[in-house]
Amino acid sequence: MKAEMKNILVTGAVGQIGSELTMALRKKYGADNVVATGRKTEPSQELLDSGPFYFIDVTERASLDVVIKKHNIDTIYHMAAILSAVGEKHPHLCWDVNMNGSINVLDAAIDYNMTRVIIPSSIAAFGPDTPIENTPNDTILRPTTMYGVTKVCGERLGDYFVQKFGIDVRGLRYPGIISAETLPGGGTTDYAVEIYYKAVEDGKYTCFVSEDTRLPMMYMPDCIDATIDLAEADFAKLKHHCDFNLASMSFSAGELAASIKKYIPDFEVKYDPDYRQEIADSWPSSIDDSVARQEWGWKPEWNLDKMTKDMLEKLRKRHREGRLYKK
Ligand code: AKB
Repeated sequence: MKAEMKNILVTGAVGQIGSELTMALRKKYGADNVVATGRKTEPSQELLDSGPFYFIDVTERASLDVVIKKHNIDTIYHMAAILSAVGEKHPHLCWDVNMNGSINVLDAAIDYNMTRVIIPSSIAAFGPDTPIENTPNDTILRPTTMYGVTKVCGERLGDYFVQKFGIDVRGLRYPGIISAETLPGGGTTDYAVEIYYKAVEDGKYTCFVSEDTRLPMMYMPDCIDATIDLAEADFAKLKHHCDFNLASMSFSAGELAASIKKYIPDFEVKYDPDYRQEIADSWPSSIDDSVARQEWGWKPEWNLDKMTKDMLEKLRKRHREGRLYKK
């Protein structure tokens, strides 16, 4: 196993987390050393102009291999995934992309003697039988969504590759991620991003979960820091590998709306729960991330009001410039 991360591949680089992660990695490791890949969605001009980009399909091993060989890849951040809401509409697609994509990446890590693989998990790995408050790291994993099933399998698969083949695989359970840059797609926590855009655009929003739905959330700068910090942590200090709880803040949809109202007093919110309510209800309200804090020094920086201020500043500026929704 090599020790250095020199040539990095990001799958799902056009997605919500992947797009900002790619830019952060390019800043840190050099633009040409971070190869961005996506499946179908057109990448932003920023992503295209700042370094290499390829369209690949992670479910087809050959398309992955072309880019790995060409750029002598030694590290993969495997961000490509079908999220919870789309996963419930298309469970076979969710299984195919999330599981076959992950095993292709892990097999490639063996074949090309890679340094490291990062495969994120999610709070979706938990289910209704899991303790709902301050959910421990090592607890009951019985998800009721296909996305959650693939996330538990992904965690176990990653740990299996660590134990069986000595591959360095790491992963963390993301809460809902909020950012002002790339919109999320197909998740249950997407309301926590949409609400900011609609507050700025229309001054009103109809939320697809109930007012008292409380979920763990995180602002993107913390998410990027956590992902890179875990990737750079000393392997010898890790007792866990692919299943780190990660927390920053937890709030209900009503508390989120109240935070926005501090800046937009006449903001109106209605609640009209749809099929995503059941998914949200199966997930924890808050997370105990003490294992991540102990094993690799995780410490979040952002809270709800600080995030709201930053989100609204960014989105209002873009709205004034006529480009609230980035291309
Ligand atoms: C989703 O809502 O599906 C994701 C997640 C919590 O993993 N944002």
